[in-house]
Amino acid sequence: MNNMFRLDGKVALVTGASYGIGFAIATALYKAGATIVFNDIKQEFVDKGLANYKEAGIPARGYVCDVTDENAVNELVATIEKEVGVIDILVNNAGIIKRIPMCEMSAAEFRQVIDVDLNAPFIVSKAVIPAMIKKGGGKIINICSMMSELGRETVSAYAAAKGGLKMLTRNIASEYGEFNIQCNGIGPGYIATPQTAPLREIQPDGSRHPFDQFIIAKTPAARWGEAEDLAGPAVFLASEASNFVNGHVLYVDGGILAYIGKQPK
Ligand code: NAP
Ligand code: GCO
Repeated sequence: MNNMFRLDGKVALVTGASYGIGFAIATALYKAGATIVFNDIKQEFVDKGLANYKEAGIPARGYVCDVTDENAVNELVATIEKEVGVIDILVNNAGIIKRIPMCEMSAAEFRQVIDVDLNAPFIVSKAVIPAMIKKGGGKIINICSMMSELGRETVSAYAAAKGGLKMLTRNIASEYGEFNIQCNGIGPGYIATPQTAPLREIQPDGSRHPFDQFIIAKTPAARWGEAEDLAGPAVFLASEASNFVNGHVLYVDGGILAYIGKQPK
């Protein structure tokens, strides 16, 4: 049973994984036996990521690549295949958010979020699938969101992207399942990373941010998630233990989607 969760001999590319959720997922995949490759936009961020991996005792390889740039992504994948090996596991993790009321958001800002959070997973998946088919199969894990299912004020672009990413996940599963490629999503709840730091800032009066208090009331687990909470789900979806799971989004949210929320006192 334990062996079905092992990833020995597998090459895993985790995009945008210098820190945050991507770093935690890459760490988990490494501990399960995978060889880790990651990218970031600038060399300085790749270097910071390499330092983080070195401190964790993980011999990861890092490359500079903007995942929205199709030519750069194709070069990245070709370089990885040459220097490391065919990519067996792809985690489309890189992402951004812009919290702007929709009617105040420019079309350019909307497009930028769609470009990173939806177009890029398409571009990177398209780049790795041919070699996966030749090798006899592979795993693609798209990092979705609560906003793949729910909306809220100020995150229209992000919700549209993450909703689309859920359907891209299902479509890749549908189109390439016959080649033994499983494409699934992980839908994290509210996780304590740099991306959500503004939502957890302590207020001038020393109180917790109103949104912080809101999420605690909306989460049965009554806490924010930690990036490490995603480790087990990621290893499961990257391993042969999930070979008949395809097109599924696994929500790792402490129960938010199941819960109406705690009654205010
Ligand atoms: P984060 O702390 O902001 O990290 C995002 C990572 O993506 C950074 O390393 C960033 O690199 C990289 N990135 C952004 N744009 C890129 C591009 N064009 N090319 C390459 N790399 C790029 O975010 P996080 O909280 O770890 O989130 C990671 C993923 O989980 C995202 O897809 C996010 O939408 C999703 N998610 C997060 C939460 C949460 O509560 N935190 C919940 C659900 C889903 P730089 O450092 O260079 O900017
Ligand atoms: C927000 C948050 C969320 C989380 C995550 C929830 O502003 O609502 O950033 O979008 O990042 O996506 O699953």
